Amino acid sequence: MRPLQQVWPTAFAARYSDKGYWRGETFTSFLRARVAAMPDRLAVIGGEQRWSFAELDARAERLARGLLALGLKLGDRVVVQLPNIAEFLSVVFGLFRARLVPVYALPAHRSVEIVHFARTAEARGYIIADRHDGFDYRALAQEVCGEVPELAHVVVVGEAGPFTALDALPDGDAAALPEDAEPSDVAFLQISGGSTGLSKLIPRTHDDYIYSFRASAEICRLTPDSVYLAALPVAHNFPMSSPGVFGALYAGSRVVLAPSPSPEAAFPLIAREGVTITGLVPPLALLWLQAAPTTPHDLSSLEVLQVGGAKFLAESARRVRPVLGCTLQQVFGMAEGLVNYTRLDDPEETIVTTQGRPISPDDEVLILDDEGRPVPEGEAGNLLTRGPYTIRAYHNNDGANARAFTPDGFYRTGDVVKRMLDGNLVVQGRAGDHINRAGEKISAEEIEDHLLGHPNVFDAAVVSLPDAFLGERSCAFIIAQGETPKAAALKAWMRRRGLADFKVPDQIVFVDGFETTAVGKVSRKELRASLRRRFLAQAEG
Ligand code: OOB
Repeated sequence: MRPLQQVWPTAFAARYSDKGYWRGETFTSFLRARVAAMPDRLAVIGGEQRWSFAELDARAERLARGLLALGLKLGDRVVVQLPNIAEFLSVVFGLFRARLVPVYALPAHRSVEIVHFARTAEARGYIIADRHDGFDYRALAQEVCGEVPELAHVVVVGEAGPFTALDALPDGDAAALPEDAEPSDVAFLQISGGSTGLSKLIPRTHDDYIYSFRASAEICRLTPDSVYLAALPVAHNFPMSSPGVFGALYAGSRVVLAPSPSPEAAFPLIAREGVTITGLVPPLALLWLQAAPTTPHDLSSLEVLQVGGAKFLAESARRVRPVLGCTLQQVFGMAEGLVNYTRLDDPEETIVTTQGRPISPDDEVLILDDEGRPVPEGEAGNLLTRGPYTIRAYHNNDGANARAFTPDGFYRTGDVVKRMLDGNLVVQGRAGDHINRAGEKISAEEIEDHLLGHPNVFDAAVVSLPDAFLGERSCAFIIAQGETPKAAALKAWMRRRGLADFKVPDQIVFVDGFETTAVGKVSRKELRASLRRRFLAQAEG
């Protein structure tokens, strides 16, 4: 098995510790500290479950023992694909306790993605819910296990079918539990937004990740009286750690898990549980703004609405305070590390028009032109970053590491930003070819590869088009061969291949050919850009 690591050069690591960013805590040690301080305080609410800190901890410990008794071994990686249910938290804290390593998958992922994560991480376990949102994850697990036989243990929250039920794990021995991890150990693998090709795996350490959510909780002023609603899928970095469920538990706040981020599901929870803060992607924020004026539910407990994952336009941002009566916080972050926030006491104009500034005084931010020179202050350029919670390498991917990191350890984010005089960043767009569909990142290349697998597709180019609701939608330009397939049939074929639904192109346009330049050759990047230009010009004309 490839070892898991995330290493900062010694001088950097020493500085991050000396400055008190890295404090030697682990997931297990911080949860134990909360249990010691406030055992009976309500910590997690999800569905019918209401757990105190002590109960969350007891459940985590029982799961840790059970998972080891099942046959998982220290250091094994376990793909976790759970919806927003209380068990998400008992499972991940249980994995940390057993020194097993979660690999976070989203509920929307299907066999193509899960097989890729399981193989790249060399996973031996897979934890799912029985069903969610009309989808049976046990059928998915059967398919995935057929392709990845190393995935020896499938554990199911609910009805297990042919697998092991979480509630029926063997009664393991407490003495079998290992010593706690080192704070510099990799705690889990997070999934990249995937700018080119398939998603990459992001190893995050206890030290670096805990710093990011502890500092985020401070920026968001969480206290034991705060109530955080996880509305977005909790395995995503934003609701997980910005400040997310972990930041909330760290601060002794209460976490409420919403089964869906829709106003219908979330508004009654806000009213019932007195939610004070939550985070959304822009299209959902628009839905909430639309639904709030006529809702019968009392939303007055909401103090902060965070919006991030994709650009929130100023005209929409401006409506948050008047309509919802709370403070907007823009969040511009990435699973690789760097997270920027507007601060709660920033002037309204800053909150509305910028995507905020970094968490840490030691987040180094460079804004460079395409030749790698710093752009003049206030002008747009490529964002590179390095800091106490930004990774230096992906797991098991030398090619991506060579492309994504500079020799001196800066991560090339692929985002084009400008920095205002007060230090706040404004996101202008992306340098790379990915589609940010309502916060879900789609690699054009990955989708083109799939399309080329269809017998009637000769060539394909996938681009983003502006979309009033999603921000961006995906459009595939296709040159057919033989019989031109129907767009709907092609989409159904992609779903059957086991691709997450959000990756299936929103629009398919058949074309006779792709233009080539005088040299006869055109880069994929230029091709996508010219197809997008021509299409938009036609649509306007
Ligand atoms: C978050 O993380 P990822 O890894 O799914 O995606 C990161 C990318 C960024 O590089 C940027 O292109 C885009 O998503 N993005 C934004 C944005 N927030 C993220 N683009 C414009 N405006 C924003 N506010 O999406 C993520 C991770 C932690 C916290 C928040 C978001």
